Amino acid sequence: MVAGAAALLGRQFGGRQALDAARVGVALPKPATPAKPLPAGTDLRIRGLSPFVTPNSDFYRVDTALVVPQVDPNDWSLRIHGLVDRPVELTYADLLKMPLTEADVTLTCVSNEVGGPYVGNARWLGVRMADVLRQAGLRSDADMLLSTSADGFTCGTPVDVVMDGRDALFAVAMNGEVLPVDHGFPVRQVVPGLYGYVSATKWVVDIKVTRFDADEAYWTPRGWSEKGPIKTQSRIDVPAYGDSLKPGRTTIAGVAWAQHTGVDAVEVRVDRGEWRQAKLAAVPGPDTWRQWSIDWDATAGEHTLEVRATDAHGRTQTDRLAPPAPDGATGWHAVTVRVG
Ligand SMILES: Nc1nc2c(c(=O)[nH]1)N[C@H]1C(S)=C(S)[C@@H](COP(=O)(O)O)O[C@H]1N2
Ligand SMILES: [Mo]
Repeated sequence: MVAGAAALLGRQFGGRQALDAARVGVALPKPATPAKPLPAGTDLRIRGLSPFVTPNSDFYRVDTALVVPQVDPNDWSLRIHGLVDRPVELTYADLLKMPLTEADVTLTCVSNEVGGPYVGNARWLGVRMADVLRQAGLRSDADMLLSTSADGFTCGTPVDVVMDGRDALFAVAMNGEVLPVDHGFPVRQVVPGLYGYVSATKWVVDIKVTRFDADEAYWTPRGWSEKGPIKTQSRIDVPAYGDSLKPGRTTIAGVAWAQHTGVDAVEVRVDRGEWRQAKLAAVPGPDTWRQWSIDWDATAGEHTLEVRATDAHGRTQTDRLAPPAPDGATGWHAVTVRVG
């Protein structure tokens, strides 16, 4: 870790101010494929409910490095090599000249506990990873993209997922802003449907096209599964655990996610009673979380509220509580409140 930090300081260029200036100087091109405007009603605008779009300043962060790498976009390049016909190296200017796609994608961390905060939704702008990989020409025996960050973090992403047509991006912007330094400036990966540790490399500089039976990424020997499809989850945002409420009509609301599959139903029950269907907010597609809400006539006493979601394949979240390791937490989110 000490050696790593020293190496990292060695690559800091001109300090944070120079970096901020370089970031501000970036002119973002218009997307060739803009996101459709959000449908009406994606945001139920309920107090205490996570907004549909997570502001960059509130977006969760997960970093293995103690120091955020400061990467000069003018020095940055992305090398793609390994099981390819033509290794390629792209500069930041090269990347910005390629057609850009805009996509609304919810990012989730595998280490999120049921009900936890490590999930956020943003509008990303970037180059389709598939476009870049096709330039390099993937060999048919390749099944893993081993990406490396400027800070040494590595990540192994299934090739078939990145190439199947979903909005897997080398992202350069987040919510209309040049990618924030903390979220991977100048370039990070975003892959709908996969947990961050197997897909979302920040400050990405190198991709070795390889095989799962030949290479291993950072988290795999640390007890996390090799491939990380996201498990369907739902969360109660309001009321919060331990809240005191007045008796009478109140709103229970939260978010649910099943990226790249979509959320078809959310149900809520009180004190292990009947499950009731929550009202679902609109979504632009299957790659984002979905807000939900339901009314409740709260009676005096202590109550337990539980939520579960069903994905677009008809699979309902299991009640089996499992911790995040090795492949993501499962279970219904429960919140206890006092009324009276
Ligand atoms: N370079 C680098 N990229 C990384 C990580 C990291 O520690 N270092 N963490 C990963 C994990 S575990 C997650 S969940 C996401 C989090 O992205 P965020 O910090 O922008 O929310 O980034 C991924 N990319
Ligand atoms: Mo993560």
